[in-house]
Amino acid sequence: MPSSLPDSSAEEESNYFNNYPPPKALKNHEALTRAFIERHVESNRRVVLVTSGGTTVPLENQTVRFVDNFSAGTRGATSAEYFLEAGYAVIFLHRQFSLLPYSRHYSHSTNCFLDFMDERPSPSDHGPIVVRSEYQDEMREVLRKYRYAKQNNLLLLLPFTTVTEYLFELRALANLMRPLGANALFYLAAAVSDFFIPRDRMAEHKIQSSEVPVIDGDVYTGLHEDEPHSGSKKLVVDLDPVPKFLHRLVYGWAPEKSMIVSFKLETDPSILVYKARTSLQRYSHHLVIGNLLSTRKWEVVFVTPDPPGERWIRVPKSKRSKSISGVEDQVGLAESKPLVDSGDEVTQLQLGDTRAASGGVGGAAQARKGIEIESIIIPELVKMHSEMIEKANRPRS
Ligand code: PAZ
Repeated sequence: MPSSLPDSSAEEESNYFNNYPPPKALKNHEALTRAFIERHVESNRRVVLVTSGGTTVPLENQTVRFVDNFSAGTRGATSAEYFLEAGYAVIFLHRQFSLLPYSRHYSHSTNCFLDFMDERPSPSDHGPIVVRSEYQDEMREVLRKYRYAKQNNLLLLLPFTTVTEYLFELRALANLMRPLGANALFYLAAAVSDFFIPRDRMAEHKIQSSEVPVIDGDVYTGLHEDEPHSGSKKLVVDLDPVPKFLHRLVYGWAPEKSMIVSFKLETDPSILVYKARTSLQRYSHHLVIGNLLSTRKWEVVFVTPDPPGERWIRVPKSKRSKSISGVEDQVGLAESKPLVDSGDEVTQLQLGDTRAASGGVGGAAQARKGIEIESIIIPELVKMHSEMIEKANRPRS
C-alpha cells in the first residue's frame, strides 16, 4: 500500500466538497456518531459502518426529478442483522425509506405489516389488534433482537438521499471512526451512482417540457435539442462521472488498520471477476465482494489480494430463497473456472455456522424461506476481521 495520496486526489476531494453545502442533517449525524463511537471504544467493541441502498442524482436543485437505481437495501439491512448477531455495533448509513434491519421483515409490499395482524373479536367492536398466531414466534424473535440492539445502543440509523449527501456522510463518519483503529470495519454495500450532474450545470427549477414565457430572460429549460413539432421538448441529460473516493477512504479518511470491504455489481457474468479484481488493485483495500444482479441472493465472490484470490460463496440449491428478479440458470456463470453444478454440492464455502444453517435471524421461519446468503458472508468477514485485528495487535518483533 502506498503510504500517502497523490496531491491530485486531495484536490479532487476539495473541488467536489467545496462545491456543495453540507447536508442539513450532517451536524446532528456527527454528534450522534461521536457519542456512539465513544461508547463502543470504551467497551472495546468492534464497529461496522454498513452502507445500504441506492443514491439519487437530482436533475434540478429544487428537485422534482432524479436518476435512481434498483437497490432496495436488502443486502445492507440483512447484513446489519448478522453483524449485530456477531457482536458488532452497527452504523447503518442508508438511503432514506429503504429497508432497515429487523423492520425489513415486515415492510414494503412483499411483506406488508398489515398482513401479519388481526383484530381479536369483541362484543364492543373494538377488539385489540394482535399478531396472527402463525407469526407469533417469528415476530417475537425479531422483536427481541430489535429491542436488544436498541436498548444497548448497538444500532445507529443514519439516512441519506442523494449521492452528494452519501459522500459527505461517508467522509465524516470515517473520520469520526478513527479512535476505533483496527476495530473498525467498512462494509460498503450501497449502490452509489457513478454519474451525476455537477452543481454548476444543474437547473435551479423544475425542467420544463414545453415552452414557458420567458420572464426577465431567465427561465431554464434544460439541455435540449431542437424542439420537435409536438411542442414538447426533448431532454438530453449530460452526466459527469462521480469522483471515485474509495482511495480517499482507504488512504485518508478511514482509521489506520481498519478493514475495508467494497462491493462490485455487474450484469455481465464475463466481466464480474475482472472488474472486482481491478477495483481491488486500484484502491488496495482488503476485499471486494462481487455479485451479479441476477444471482446476488444466492452467490457472491470474494476477491482478495492474497491467494486464492477468488472464492465463491453459494447458498446450496435446495436452500435458495425464491426471488422474482433472480435467474437461477445464471448461478456459476461468472466463475473463472467452470462450475460443475451437482445440486447441493455447489456450496464451495461450507455452512459451518449453525445459525446460518438454521436461517439466522428469523430462525425456523427464515429456514423455510431459504437461507440468506448474508448468513454465510458475515461470519466469513468476521473471521477475516479477527485475523486483521490480531495482526494489528501483535507486538513487533
Ligand atoms: O440492495 P440490494 O440488496 O437489492 O442490492 C445489493 C447490491 C447489489 C446493491 C450490493 O450487493 C452491491 O453490489 N453494491 C455495490 C454496487 C456497486 O456499486 O457496484
